[in-house]
Formats: sequence, structure tokens, C-alpha cells
Amino acid sequence: MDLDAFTAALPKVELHLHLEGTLEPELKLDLARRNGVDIGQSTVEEVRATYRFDSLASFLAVYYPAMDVLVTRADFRDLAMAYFRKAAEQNVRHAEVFFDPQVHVARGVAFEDVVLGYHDAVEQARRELGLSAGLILCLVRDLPVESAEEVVEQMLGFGEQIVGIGLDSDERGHPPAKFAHLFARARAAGFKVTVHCDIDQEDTLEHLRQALEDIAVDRVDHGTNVVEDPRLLALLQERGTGLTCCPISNSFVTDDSKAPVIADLLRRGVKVTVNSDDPAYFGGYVTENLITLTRAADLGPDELIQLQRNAIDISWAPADVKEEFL
Ligand code: ES4
Ligand code: ZN
Repeated sequence: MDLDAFTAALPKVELHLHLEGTLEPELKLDLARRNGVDIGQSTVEEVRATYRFDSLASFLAVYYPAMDVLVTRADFRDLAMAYFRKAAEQNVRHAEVFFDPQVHVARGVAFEDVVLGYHDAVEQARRELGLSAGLILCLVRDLPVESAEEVVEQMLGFGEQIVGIGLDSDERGHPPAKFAHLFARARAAGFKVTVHCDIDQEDTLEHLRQALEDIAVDRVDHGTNVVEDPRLLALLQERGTGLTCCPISNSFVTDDSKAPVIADLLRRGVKVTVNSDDPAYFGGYVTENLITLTRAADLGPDELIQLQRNAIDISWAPADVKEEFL
């Protein structure tokens, strides 16, 4: 079997995926029609033509307005189900997926419709696809902190549906420390904690320091800049804190997949994992991300297996799902 076929067949775990980033142009147009929302484009080609990014900011400027097409509980369910079907086709057995409730609530959508719509899909995926999934509420760091406080307050009533809390969006001027009180609150209520430290952003190392030292996150999303600081790298290794890397996304945000750094960290025993981030926008789900890394850094089958072992290890999956995997 060649390595691409091996990668495709390998049972996989996805830990860094934004559900709103799985909105493919076809579904975007269907939902726009269903809800009478004018998105400014009417064909798949026109929608794809707007997908030109060379930085985090230029991506986010396309990503957020597109969310207007998501209105009802059923819309959120349909979006997540379309992703879970795609994931199951790629032999993903467990997925932990982010969603951005502040953006939806700001448009007048009820928090409950977002969470329960996504949760409907989690249940359906378990029944119909044998796929296990967890929802991670992501705070949008460049929205007012009061709106983050509101969704955390609401999240406390949804411990059955939500497994953890994250932090995403534009890093400039929005350090993790700004949300430390909310992470503490969520953790005390039993939620796991992860924080995006996007690649090569302003103050990435200081953001990483805050995430690891001040917040003591359970894992870091992206975070490969840690190689630049031996003290932080030692802390990461000592605690076994995992990194959720996204090679194809990196090439859009920074013009470099960072494959050598990801492979180097893997070979040094850091719990790195490979994931999709926003596959509908960046054009690759988990298999394509693994193939991109494999080619660029010359990985072998044992290393591909190790990436999946790392992922199940640092996942927040229930014990029975962990035991069954690999
Ligand atoms: C994101 Cl690539 C990336 N970075 C930060 N926040 C995000 N939300 C969705 N994709
Ligand atoms: Zn992300």
C-alpha cells in the first residue's frame, strides 16, 4: 500500500476544526436560499473566488460574514452533520470541534439553538456513523470581553453538550490573560481549556507564556512557535501538553506549512497532532493535512501512527472511546 492510501485508511482523530470553517460553498448557497440571506454571490465559482487569503486577518474578513446564512437550530445541525459525514469518510473516529457562539448570538440567534443544533448532529453522528464527537465553545478574542462573559455564563448550563472552552480569532491586542477569569470559571465547572496561539503572530511567545504559565491550558492550538523559547518548550514537555497543528492552514496564514518544525517536535516526543482548522476555506480535511506534512517532512507510517496516538492521548474523549482506539 502506498503512503497516501495508508494515511487515508488510518483510523484518525481530529482535534482542531472550526465547524463554521467547514461551510462548503454548496451548503453556504443552500442555506442562503433557505433563509433568504443575500451573501453577494450566487454560484459556487463566485463563492470560491472570494477565498483569497494571505493572512489571518484576510481570512477572518471572509469567514465571519459567511456565518449570516446560519439561522435555525436545523441549520447548525446540517452544517455539523455534513462535516461529520466527511470526517467518517476519512476514517475519523473521534472529533473535537470548535464553534463561535458570540458571533451567532450577536446576530440575534439564541445560544441554545446553536448548541442544541450542533449537539443534535453529535448524537446523529454517533448513531449513524459510529463517530464520537465533542463540542468546544470558542471565545472570539477580538469581540468585547462582555460578550465572552455572557456566553461563558450560558455555557455553564450545557455541561452535557460541551466538553471544553477555547480562544480563537485575531490575536493582535487580545492576549489570553484578558480571558483568564473566564477560563478559571469554566475549569472550575469541569470544562477543559485550550487556547489558540496562531503561528508567527505579534506577541505569539508572550501569548504562549500566558497560556502555559498563567492559565495552565490543557492543550495549545497551533503553538509551534514554542521551539523559539527553550524554557517554554521544557514546560510543554514536562507537562505533556499537546499541540494541535494545521499545516495547510499555516500556509494560508503565514505562507509556510511549518512542516519541518511540526516533524521536529514530533521526533522530540512533543505531543503534536495534525488537524484541519477551516477545511472548506483552506481546501483540505485531515487526510490532506497529513499527506501535506508527510510529503514535506518525509514522515513514515510509524510517525503517522504516532500522530494518531498523540491525538487520542491528548483528546478529551470518554474512556471507552480512548480504549477502543488503536
Ligand atoms: C481561525 Cl486559522 C484561525 N485562527 C484563529 N481563529 C480562527 N477561527 C477560525 N479559524
Ligand atoms: Zn483554529
